[in-house]
Amino acid sequence: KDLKVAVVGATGLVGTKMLQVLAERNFPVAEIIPVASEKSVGKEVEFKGKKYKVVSAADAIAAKPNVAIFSAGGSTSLEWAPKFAEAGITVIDNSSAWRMDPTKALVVPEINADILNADTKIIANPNCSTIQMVVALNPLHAKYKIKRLVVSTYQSVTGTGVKAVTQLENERKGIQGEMAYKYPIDLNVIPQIDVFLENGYTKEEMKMVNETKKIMRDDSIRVTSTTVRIPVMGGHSEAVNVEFEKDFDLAEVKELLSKAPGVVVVDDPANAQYPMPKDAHEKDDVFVGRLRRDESQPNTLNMWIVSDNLRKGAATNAVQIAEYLNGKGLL
Ligand code: 2RA
Repeated sequence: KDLKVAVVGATGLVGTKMLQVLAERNFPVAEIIPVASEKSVGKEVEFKGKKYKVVSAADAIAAKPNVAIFSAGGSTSLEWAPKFAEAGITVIDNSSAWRMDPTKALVVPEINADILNADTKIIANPNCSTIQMVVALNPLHAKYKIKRLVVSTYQSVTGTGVKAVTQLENERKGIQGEMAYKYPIDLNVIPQIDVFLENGYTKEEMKMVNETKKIMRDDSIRVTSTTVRIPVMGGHSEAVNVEFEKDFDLAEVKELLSKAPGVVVVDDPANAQYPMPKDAHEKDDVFVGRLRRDESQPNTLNMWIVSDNLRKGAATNAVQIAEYLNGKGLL
């Protein structure tokens, strides 16, 4: 049956991408109910050639959508996700608000959609840098069991939002405009994403540590991460060093990855073939390359993982969760 879909945060970078992905994947939409902050109420968004007026969150609940996909920040999710859920509306939330709540599902469909059922009313979409990493690691974990992960990220400014994209574009034109970051981002890198915690890590780094264990349902996996903002648009890149419990065969690793859902292997160094944000941009896959044994210690592999953080990192993963729920007749 065609569904009423509320998109909360419909005018933001991810919200706009969600509308694009819902259309691209022909999700069975009867009606879009776009929700944005009070200042945006009355604006219009377009979906499949039809215009829809932005409404308030309260009006959206009254319209009784089957599902509400949120990308409106943590405080809006904390306030409104429970109200939508109480009204019987399934919420898929892209903020970090509910991810580590033990009573809430944190889902990457390729890995743990099986935890979803009719009672799951608030579903958290993991952080973009976590999603692309676990999609690539999942087939290898099943075979060789991950012991420890060391990850360094190279994250697109689109992860911050429109203001950061504008700052980069302005800097490249030599225009001094509004700053999304404390420092210039063009011709620079900033080794801070989100705020610092007591342990010297940032929230972004701890998201990768904690969310990975929850999604893969294995608290024994040890993770350490360094997350860095770079002046790039197309997607996030990650250098991952993974130590397994068991030894592996490199050809078998490539075979497992090539067959894994949502993964594309681009790995031909002799012909300078490897994943890059410019090639991942606007695609839903997770691209993996630079596969090579870490010769400094046994059972350890180096990987390079690239994906469009607005798509599989956010909008596409959320829509895939909605597709899974709909396929099970749960919406
Ligand atoms: C970032 N992953 O890139 C965070 C939130 N999208 O800023």
